Amino acid sequence: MFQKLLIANRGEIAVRIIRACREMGIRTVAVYSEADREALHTQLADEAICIGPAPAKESYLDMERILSAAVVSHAQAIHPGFGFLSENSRFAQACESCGIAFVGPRAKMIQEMGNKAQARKTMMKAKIPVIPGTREPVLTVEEAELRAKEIGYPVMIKASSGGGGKGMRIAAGEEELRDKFLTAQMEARAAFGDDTMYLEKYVSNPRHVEVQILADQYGNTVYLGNRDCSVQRSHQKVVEEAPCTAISDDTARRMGETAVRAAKAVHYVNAGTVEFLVDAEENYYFMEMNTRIQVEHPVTEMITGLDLIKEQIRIAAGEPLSIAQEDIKLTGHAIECRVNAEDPDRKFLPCPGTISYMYLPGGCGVRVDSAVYPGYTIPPYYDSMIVKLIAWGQDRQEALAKMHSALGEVVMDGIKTNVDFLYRILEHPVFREGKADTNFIEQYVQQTV
Ligand code: MV4
Repeated sequence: MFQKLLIANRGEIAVRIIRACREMGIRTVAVYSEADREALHTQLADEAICIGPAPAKESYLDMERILSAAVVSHAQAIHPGFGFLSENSRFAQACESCGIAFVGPRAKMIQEMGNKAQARKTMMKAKIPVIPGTREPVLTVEEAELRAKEIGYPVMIKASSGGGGKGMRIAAGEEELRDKFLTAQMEARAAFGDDTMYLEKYVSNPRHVEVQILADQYGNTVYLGNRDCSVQRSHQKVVEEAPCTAISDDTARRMGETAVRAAKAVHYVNAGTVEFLVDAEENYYFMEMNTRIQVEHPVTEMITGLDLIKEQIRIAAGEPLSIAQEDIKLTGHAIECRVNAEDPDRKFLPCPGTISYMYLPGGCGVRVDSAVYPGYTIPPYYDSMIVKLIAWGQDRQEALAKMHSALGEVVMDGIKTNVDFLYRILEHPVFREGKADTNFIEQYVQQTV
């Protein structure tokens, strides 16, 4: 096992990784920017190295500075967390070249799954169900028109290098295709420097259900149930839960087995997430594979009793999985709410500032993953998520009750947060009945300012 690990991240996930390492007896090295001198991860790690100015490009995204920090501190492994360099194949490759273990899959895997059109083609070859659409990339508007006619309208136009909804458009009919295709393609070129597109049949009011998998270097692959992440706004997840209660046990089992088949088809190693789009008839289709640990991993930890960060580190150190599929028992229900420093009344604009006073909930079945404390100043340079509240109950109703109670205890003075917005989601009858799909927030909760 590693003696020392560097965390190439900040915020609550950096703290989460430091805690897992401490329990495993692994010494930790934090890296921090000039804006993060007072950050919790900087203070909690065994060592901390300043890697540059506040802008992420000059610190948390600077591969050379991070690798230098790993070399001078003799770290044997780097955990990238999520965001930043976590899905950068060049960074994973650079770690491999320096003889430092990257806690994640191989660089080639990150690259393959990062290209959505290629991932789709790979999964089609492996007979994984994908959304009906093109097999080959679409490069011109003429070709798009031809393919869209074959697929049948409405169609979804997507960018190969996309994700998070960028370079994505719906074309309701033939008359819209040209404009939508060209603007989506332009957006993709500007955002990713890659304007390769693909088309899919549009699935209306789907759910976003994802399957957590773990795979070791010896071909053992398991799935850890699923998460329903349908409650999103502007392609940002807001509330996540495990398991999805809108699908039957049979569908959940088949989806889990499909995810394992998908991971095995590409010889996937480490923790990963297979994202599915699920329609009203419980048909599920492969959408993307995420090659990182995800923000919402705690809900899976709550229903499985496993520590996903520890599993990731063990896998990266070459250890076999500690569990087989038959050992995995899903118990109860978990919900996560993302508390952001933002103003829901001003289009959810980030609201950094100083927390003059704060109180966070606790109690039976309530977990808080955060990196903030009273007197802490949230810097304006990074993501606005400051706290993750996670509640576990014997069933969904109990988890909901615990989350509702926990939200009521939150005090966050000095800054604006989305806590009241989270309340509105939790109290909405459509959400309470478990009927929220990906259009839920826009349709029922979002304020129009
Ligand atoms: C879709 C879709 C409907 N039909 N594809 C959004 C982000 C990207 N990962 C894929 N997305 C979607 N792809 C087809 N063929 C609807 C969405 C979508 C969505 C998906 C998951 C969660 C929230 C969403 C919100 C809007 C649209």
